[in-house]
Amino acid sequence: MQLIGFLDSPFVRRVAITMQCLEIPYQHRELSIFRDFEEFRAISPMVKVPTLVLDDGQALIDSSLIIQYLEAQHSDRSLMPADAGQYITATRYIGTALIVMEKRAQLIYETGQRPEEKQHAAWIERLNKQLYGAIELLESYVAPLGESADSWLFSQELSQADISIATAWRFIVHNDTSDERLRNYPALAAFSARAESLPQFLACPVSA
Ligand SMILES: N[C@@H](CCC(=O)N[C@@H](CS)C(=O)NCC(=O)O)C(=O)O
Repeated sequence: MQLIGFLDSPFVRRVAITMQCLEIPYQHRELSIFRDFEEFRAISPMVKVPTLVLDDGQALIDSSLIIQYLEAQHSDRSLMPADAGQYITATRYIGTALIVMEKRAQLIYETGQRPEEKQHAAWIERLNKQLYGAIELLESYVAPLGESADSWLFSQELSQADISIATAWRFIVHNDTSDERLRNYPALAAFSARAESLPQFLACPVSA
């Protein structure tokens, strides 16, 4: 299997880290959605990352669907909690992490792809409100862990919620290095530092 996309995409990275955690072998192919657009189009006309190309050539998209496929077909375990209540909580946490990724990516497109004179200030403001609303929620999810160095959100084992929150936060920090607002989230910073020191995260470094 070939996982396409740079690890600076949090969507790609959450899939890669999941594959590391589940010990599923894969080949990683760094194709850019912008610079390699035409080469990418030959593989999948949708040009979305992550794309997972199966050994028979079929291409899957969407990080959550890819993770669902991997757990169902390539692993005997899931990174979702077994307990029904915890499963719902994890789903809620992952949804919030995905919004953080999505809103930050939309801001990158709005300010990086669109010429300045065509940027829409009200839209940018809306995206920022949604982004920081979701970040506040992530902070509240991980804050109860405190300085605990031996537990993740649901157990001693890393869950998909842990992976998704940590990759979302790393994406924010990577793109907003000098943003003072990020100082307001100490629990996320501590949580991220712990996650990023794990071998599965170290094996998936964010591209420069
Ligand atoms: N819901 C998708 C979102 C993936 C996504 O938006 N990836 C971005 C890169 S971070 C992308 O492919 N952008 C190109 C485009 O939307 O045309 C997922 O979870 O995989």
